[in-house]
Amino acid sequence: MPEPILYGYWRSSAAYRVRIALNLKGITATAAPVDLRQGEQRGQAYRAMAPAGLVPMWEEPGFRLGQSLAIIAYLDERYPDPPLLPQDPRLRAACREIAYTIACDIHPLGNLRVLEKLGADLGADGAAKTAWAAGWITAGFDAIEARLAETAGAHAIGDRVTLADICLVPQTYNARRFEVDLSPYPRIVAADAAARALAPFAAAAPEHQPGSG
Ligand SMILES: N[C@@H](CCC(=O)N[C@@H](CS)C(=O)NCC(=O)O)C(=O)O
Repeated sequence: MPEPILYGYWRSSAAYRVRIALNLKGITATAAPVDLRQGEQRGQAYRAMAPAGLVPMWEEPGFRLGQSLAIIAYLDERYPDPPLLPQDPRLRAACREIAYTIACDIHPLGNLRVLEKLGADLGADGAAKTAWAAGWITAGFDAIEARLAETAGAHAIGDRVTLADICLVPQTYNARRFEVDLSPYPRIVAADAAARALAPFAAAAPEHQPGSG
């Protein structure tokens, strides 16, 4: 059986989530870089496989799947050890709340195609785009910081890494890219640092991916 393929991009925070999940579970996949800066995601060849024109995309014999959270949920069901959600139903829900705040409320508004459209349609320059993305990150981080006051231990939810950390680390990476002042978010900063100190997170970091820089 050929190795599965993860189509991604070194700086894609959605692909970064999947890389972390793969590393936590010890699953090996071939990395297939899709150069977002060159618009490869919009080219015919990639769109024939991934009609959404976005990374990440997971491919294994007979099956392709987009959407990072769907890919991670699939991997968690196929390879349940270690589990990526807490056992307790309320903590599971809180974990998903953090993940969805990032994946549904923050990330799409700072995505490349949205920032490009702000420039093309509304004339936004680089500084305006950065301020736009930072504003939405701040709005989401306000909510997550409040949640972490209730749930955080060594990690975002208690003392084990979960889906919340898988989403939080790449989003905090993006927050730094968009020059967000993280001083109002000490719990997010602590959870990010604690997770990044672990080998599965460190190996998934953008700077360690092919084509980075
Ligand atoms: N909700 C999707 C988002 C995927 C997504 O937006 N990926 C970005 C990179 S982080 C992308 O491919 N952007 C290309 C573009 O905007 O043209 C997921 O979680 O997989």
